[in-house]
Amino acid sequence: MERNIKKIVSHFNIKGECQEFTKNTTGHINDSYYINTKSPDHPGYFLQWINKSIFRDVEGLMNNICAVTGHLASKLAENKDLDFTVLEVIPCKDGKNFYLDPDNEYWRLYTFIGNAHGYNVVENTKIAYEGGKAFGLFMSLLADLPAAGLTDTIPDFHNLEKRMEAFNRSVSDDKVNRVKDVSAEIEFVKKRTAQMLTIPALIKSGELPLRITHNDTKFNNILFDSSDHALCIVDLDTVMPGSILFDFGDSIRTGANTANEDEKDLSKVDINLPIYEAYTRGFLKNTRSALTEAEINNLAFSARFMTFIIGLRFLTDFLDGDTYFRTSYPDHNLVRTKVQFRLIEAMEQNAEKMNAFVMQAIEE
Ligand code: GN1
Ligand code: MG
Repeated sequence: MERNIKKIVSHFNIKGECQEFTKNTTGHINDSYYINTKSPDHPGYFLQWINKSIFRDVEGLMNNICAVTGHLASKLAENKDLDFTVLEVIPCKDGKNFYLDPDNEYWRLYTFIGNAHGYNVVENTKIAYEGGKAFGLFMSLLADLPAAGLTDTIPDFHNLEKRMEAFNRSVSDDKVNRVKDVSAEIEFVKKRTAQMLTIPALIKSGELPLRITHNDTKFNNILFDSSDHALCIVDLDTVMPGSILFDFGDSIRTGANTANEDEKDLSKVDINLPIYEAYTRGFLKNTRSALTEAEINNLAFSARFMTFIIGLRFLTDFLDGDTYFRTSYPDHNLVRTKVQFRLIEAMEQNAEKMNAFVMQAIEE
């Protein structure tokens, strides 16, 4: 699709105008652009096209983001020593918090956070600890934001029962004749389904409480400054009520994997225990006092649970013919699935150690 980025940016209430832009290619869902105004006293902006086939209620989504960023900004203003920052939504000239273009496509703009970087693979335990602290802080600062005001931007996002139903449908439909290529992966799923369904059962019974969670806590959604201090949490599309297990688990899936999410050489995939331990200590620093027994007891397991649910989604999308996640080559979703499932095996082998680290960090 041909897009006139400069024109789109001109609808927002910015300082200066877009002189130059570059595309960022990391996300699997939305499209993102760095906007350079070439103004010496401004770091520029970050423009995003919002994928409305996935986010069905963009207005609700943007209202969520404004509620969350507004709440965080006032908390951070009261607690300057936290040394943390929050995304700033730039409204349109008509006052709306998004721009709807003549093709009915939705756009939003943030202030660009300059001199910051993220990690796909975490390099050392200091970074892991900082990252854990940041996501824990994010959740604890949102604890008093009324959940009733937030919409579910993707209903049943981490509902494994629903994800299993979709997966089973995709297997029986076999739309693009790929079931024959994934018998080992289907077997892998079958073997673990009952154990994984213990989490939705605990959510249903109320033993695992709902809190306001981020729900897409990929480690690269944490921005760090040049001295590797965690600065800001980004990618707020799925901030809504969820279990803390979703947030902890997805960071471990991404941050404590020794390889990338789509590594083709599976021998490189493993759980990095020192990184896991450091992240756990950081995360629990700001959250341990709020956790229930069921949350503590399932925290280590949540890493397997989230890796399972996202592996299952990659596999489902592969069977559907790659309609959800952006892919770069034909079996990209299958490669991603295999990495997730290999990582689960590595975590199964280290389950006791992973649990023991949680218990130690709780006592700290
Ligand atoms: C998607 O687009 P991105 O990278 O922020 C997905 C997450 C998955 C992730 C897997 C809304 O996130 O749930 O964990 O890909 N986001 C949505 O890499 O489905
Ligand atoms: Mg995301």
